[in-house]
Amino acid sequence: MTTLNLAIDGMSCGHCVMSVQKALRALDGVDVQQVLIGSAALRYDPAKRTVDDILNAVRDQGFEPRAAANA
Ligand SMILES: [Cu+2]
Repeated sequence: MTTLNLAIDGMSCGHCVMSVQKALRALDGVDVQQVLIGSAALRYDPAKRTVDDILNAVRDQGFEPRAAANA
């Protein structure tokens, strides 16, 4: 499993946190560790998931994620 930290623009409340959590948990091969307003920490299996898969799942919820440097 590879650690990935995301910075996420556009999150403003607990509902946003729930949306991001739900979207990430729905991805097979992703282990969500923590979601806060503006960030998420997770681990993923590179054999099953790409970073783009993960970013797109967050984008689909209407937020703007980017991989944080040196996760
Ligand atoms: Cu919100």
